Amino acid sequence: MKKNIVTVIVLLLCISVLAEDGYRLWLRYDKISDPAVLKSYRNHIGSIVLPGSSATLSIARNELQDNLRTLLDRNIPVVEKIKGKSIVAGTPASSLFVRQFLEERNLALGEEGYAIYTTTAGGKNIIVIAAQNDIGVLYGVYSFLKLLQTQQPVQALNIKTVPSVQRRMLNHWDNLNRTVERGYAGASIWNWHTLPDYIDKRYIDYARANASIGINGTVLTNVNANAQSLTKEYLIKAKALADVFRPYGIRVYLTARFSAPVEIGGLTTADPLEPEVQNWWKEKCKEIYSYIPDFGGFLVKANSEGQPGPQTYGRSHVEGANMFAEALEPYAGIVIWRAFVYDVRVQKKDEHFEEGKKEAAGESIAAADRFKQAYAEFKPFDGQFRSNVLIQVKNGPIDFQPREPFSPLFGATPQTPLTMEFQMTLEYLGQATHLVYEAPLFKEVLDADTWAKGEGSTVARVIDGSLFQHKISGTAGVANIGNERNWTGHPFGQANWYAFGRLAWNDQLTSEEIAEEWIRQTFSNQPDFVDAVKKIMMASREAVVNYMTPLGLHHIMGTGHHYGPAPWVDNGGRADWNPVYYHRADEKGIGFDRTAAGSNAIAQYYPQVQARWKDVNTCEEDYLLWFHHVSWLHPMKSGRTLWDELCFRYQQGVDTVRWMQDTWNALQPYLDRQQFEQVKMLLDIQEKEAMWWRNACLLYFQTFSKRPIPDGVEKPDHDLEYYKNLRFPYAPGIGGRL
Ligand code: GCW
Repeated sequence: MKKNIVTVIVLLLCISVLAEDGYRLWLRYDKISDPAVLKSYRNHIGSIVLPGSSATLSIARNELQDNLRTLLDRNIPVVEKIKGKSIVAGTPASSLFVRQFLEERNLALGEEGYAIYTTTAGGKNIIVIAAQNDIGVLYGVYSFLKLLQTQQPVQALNIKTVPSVQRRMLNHWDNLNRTVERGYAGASIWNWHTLPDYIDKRYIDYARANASIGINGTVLTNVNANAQSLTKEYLIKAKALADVFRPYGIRVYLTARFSAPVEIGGLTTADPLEPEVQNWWKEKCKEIYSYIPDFGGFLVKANSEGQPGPQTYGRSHVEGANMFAEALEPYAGIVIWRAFVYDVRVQKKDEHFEEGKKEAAGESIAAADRFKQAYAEFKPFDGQFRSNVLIQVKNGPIDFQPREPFSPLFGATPQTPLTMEFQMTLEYLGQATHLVYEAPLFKEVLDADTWAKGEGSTVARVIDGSLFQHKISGTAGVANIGNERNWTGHPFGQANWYAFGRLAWNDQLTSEEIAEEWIRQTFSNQPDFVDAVKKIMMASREAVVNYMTPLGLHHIMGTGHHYGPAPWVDNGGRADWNPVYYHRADEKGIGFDRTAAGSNAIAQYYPQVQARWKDVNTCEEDYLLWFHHVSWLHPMKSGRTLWDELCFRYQQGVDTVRWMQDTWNALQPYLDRQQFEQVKMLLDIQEKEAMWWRNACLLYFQTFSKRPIPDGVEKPDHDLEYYKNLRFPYAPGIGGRL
């Protein structure tokens, strides 16, 4: 009887380990499947020497030992004395050997970098993981484990790496009631109700996952902020999370609601020039730092989409941001002020501005084109922000579309450090049901040349601070994480979290390299499998561009929830909430003229960038309708007319998804059933929705082009009215906006 129970328990344990439900992310550490590789690792790794009692070093030691045990299927002892085949890990302070190793080589590892080398000690071969600080050791340990997971040779290692960007942050758009704005992976992972006393294991696993890719900051709360998160009750909850994250090198940040002094402080104003307001924030910072001594700072969305801000009180972004900066400065905290602002010009609140500041704020010209607003409002303030202010800029000028030109603000503010804001939660790219690997999108932006200081002035160099020699740098990704078992809803959503972190650490990596690392760790090292999945991932971003917004179309998604196509919508509360505002289709053609003859937004770029896009005949076709209103009969590079090309691109998007389906279906033998089925079902949804996009958009645009859908493009199976009448009142991700 007893024996039977034991057998059942063992079986259950096996099943729970075997079923790949995605919870383990890329940190699986299963036994190395290739016997030759396993043997070689066992020959090179005999013991662990990782002295030190700090929380971070203890985690590093446990991670190394626990995961080597499963990877190598044998116990690797932690010992004190270095022997042949030891892995020696530490800092100059924790290990004499590491100190000598670093002194001899003079490696510049900075605060967080690390080195992994094979070397000898007293004639014995050893592997050393060295860093200046404990966190670098932990990063090095994860990196070393990754080498094994991805079955790389470890006989001759000489890796040295330092992060590209200092503040590598996730931005959670999570509300205190656990809804997540634009969240498609369940409820918020922060259970505010049971904090601070209950520490969900997920918080620790979250910290591990982030540390394994070098993410070192997290903004816990939504930029559409709730002042409650700054009350004592909630600060104590945030402190509990900060305590969990600290040993993993992750700092906590919070969003600050501009009107908090009124809402929770009992003041009658939040005017940033009022001494009592300034004092309130100073006291608030003092309180926060008493709970969280390494608090990162505030992220602020001000005067955008109904959020209060300095302009509410007739003050400028500079006056608002600098007030926070002053309050945070004594504690070395920073203010991250978002440039995603587009209210004030449109609502013509500029009467609040003093004379002389009007122009600085962008004047009403920006009302003609939302594209221009962030630049128009922020460029004139360059040089006026305090030194602990970062301006956070979305990658494109509008809003996380499948493809946008890079924001013209990058390169435009030599005296102001800018943070990148990418969005991993795929609000406009199929949310959590479409497989879209975003690294190619991230890279396209990072590699774009702004020409701010001549050729080679890439966006990456603006962000990492090297172009203008800034002292602080940062990058942020809007998190796609929720409490779903697999964290991100779509299993491939994990790849976007992973890619964001990897690129924040090293912006020189290619999308392919990152995909390959992720696939090998998440699924399998089988070369055919790795190759096929990599092809799917690499094709996926262009696919979504084609079946949603080809040739530079943008923002034609359903209003509010942004789910599905709705290019016909023209009744949104404001002009720039309407798809018709963005595509401007009429009898003559389609697209937004942003040249000198139109809104002239293109003038916000340096001349060499303008040259890429300003002429309708030479403009890169990927960006054509971003910058030009183009005749339906315009000849395209393919020799087709614009109308025919549009039809073909939509079809191509659908075809690519079908190819992704076929490729995935052939991979069944490599996958466990659950993993295989999950992605298969999601790809089926993606195909259905790609057809929906194609059909709805072509039928609608056809009412203007008045031309037939060409041969080779499938004909829609419903009429336009059918698509127009579809309603999705409970589409996910808008909870926080209700
Ligand atoms: O993309 C839009 C989203 C809003 C979001 C806003 C922003 C947090 O639709 O939900 O609000 O951007 O970035 O502030």
